[in-house]
Amino acid sequence: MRRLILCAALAALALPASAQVLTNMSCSSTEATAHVQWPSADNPIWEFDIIRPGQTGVGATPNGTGLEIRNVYYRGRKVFSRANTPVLNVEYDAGGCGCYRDWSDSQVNFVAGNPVPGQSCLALPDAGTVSSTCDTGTGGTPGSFSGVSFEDYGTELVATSHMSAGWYRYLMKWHFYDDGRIWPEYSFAANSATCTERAHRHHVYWRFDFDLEGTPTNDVVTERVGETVTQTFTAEAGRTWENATSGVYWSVRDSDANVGYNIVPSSADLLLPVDNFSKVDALVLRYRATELTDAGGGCAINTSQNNAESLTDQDVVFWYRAGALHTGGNPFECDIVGPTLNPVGYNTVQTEAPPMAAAGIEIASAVPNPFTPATTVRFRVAEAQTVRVELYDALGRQVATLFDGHAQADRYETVRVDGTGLPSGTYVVRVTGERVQGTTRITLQR
Ligand SMILES: [Cu+2]
Repeated sequence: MRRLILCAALAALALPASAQVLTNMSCSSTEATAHVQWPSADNPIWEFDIIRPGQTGVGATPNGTGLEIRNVYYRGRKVFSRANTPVLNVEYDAGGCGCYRDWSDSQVNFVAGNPVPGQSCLALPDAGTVSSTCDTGTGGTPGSFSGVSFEDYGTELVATSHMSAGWYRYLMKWHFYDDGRIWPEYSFAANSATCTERAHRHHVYWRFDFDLEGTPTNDVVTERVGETVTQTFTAEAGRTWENATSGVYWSVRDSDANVGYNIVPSSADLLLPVDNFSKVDALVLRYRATELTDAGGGCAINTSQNNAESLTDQDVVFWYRAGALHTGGNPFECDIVGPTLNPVGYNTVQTEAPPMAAAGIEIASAVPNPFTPATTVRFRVAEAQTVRVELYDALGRQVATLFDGHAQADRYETVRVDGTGLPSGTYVVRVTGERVQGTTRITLQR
């Protein structure tokens, strides 16, 4: 009942109507659930096919590949032929519940209004109204929609799906920004069970099959720190970001057109270093049509496809891992992970990441805002430093500490604001670093 009241309140905000265009819709096709053009069909900034999780557990990918996108174009220029999450697993502490290879083709309900008539797996809810297990913070599975929802924030299109595998609840989103950035977001949650109340680690592995510009065999992958190329991959390799302050990221570029993407870990991705189970943070592989997922055979990712094949004049595939530690104390904790993919060389709005303000800090507006009951604030600092993020009410009283730790240079930090138990009203999120500070306002609306 409470959930229904919240939805009604949000609907009353009269957010702008969704502008994205869906065609070729089919809730049974394994090739495309819909063709998406955003914000319009006339001059789309983003254009792609999307496949709902429930249709991805076929053929070479029997465990499914989550919310999959194919034939992705940014302003008419190809980025991916396919991007998805073929490997998903969980490992418990010794004496716990062992390990599991999870599946990614079992959709579970979430809250998303405005279903597309005649297409029960597609919805176009108002921006900010989607809600899932991750927003309840108490386990349970709210809502009655299952499939793919699209929220149009004006400068950002967000595609969302929610999945289950046994006790686990997995929230998967693709954020497409009008400046060419992509944020593949993933969250790990659960329902209550004996095992999930024991310490465990979740891992998701994205497979980015880049297909930049006209010739797919021109893609070059490099490892970088700042502006310095520290390695150019001429053969297949497994890599890690080394340590939380290393500054390592990767870049995939077309050598002729010199366009591409930097794949930059978020700070949340850096919290759980690689171990014997998770194996790699990144894998650079030669494209092979028979390798749409890993070699399988156990809970852990099987990296045997990394056998040092030459990448020279080959189509390359970039795998990226993010993980989260769940402690027994909070099995419902919904960590938000995922790298930022920054466009390079497209000469439209930007070349690298968006320009940093002279103050040395960028605080993105909260999404959603106003919010009920939770929202997300992202920030980025120009220089690495210790940062605290605190929440203040309208009277200037500190309500919560949202973040206290090391912020890396030029990497987005994701801070979740949970308004559960707080009164409606305006709050201030204050970011205070050793050398920078800034604020943003958010409004909790019940
Ligand atoms: Cu968990």
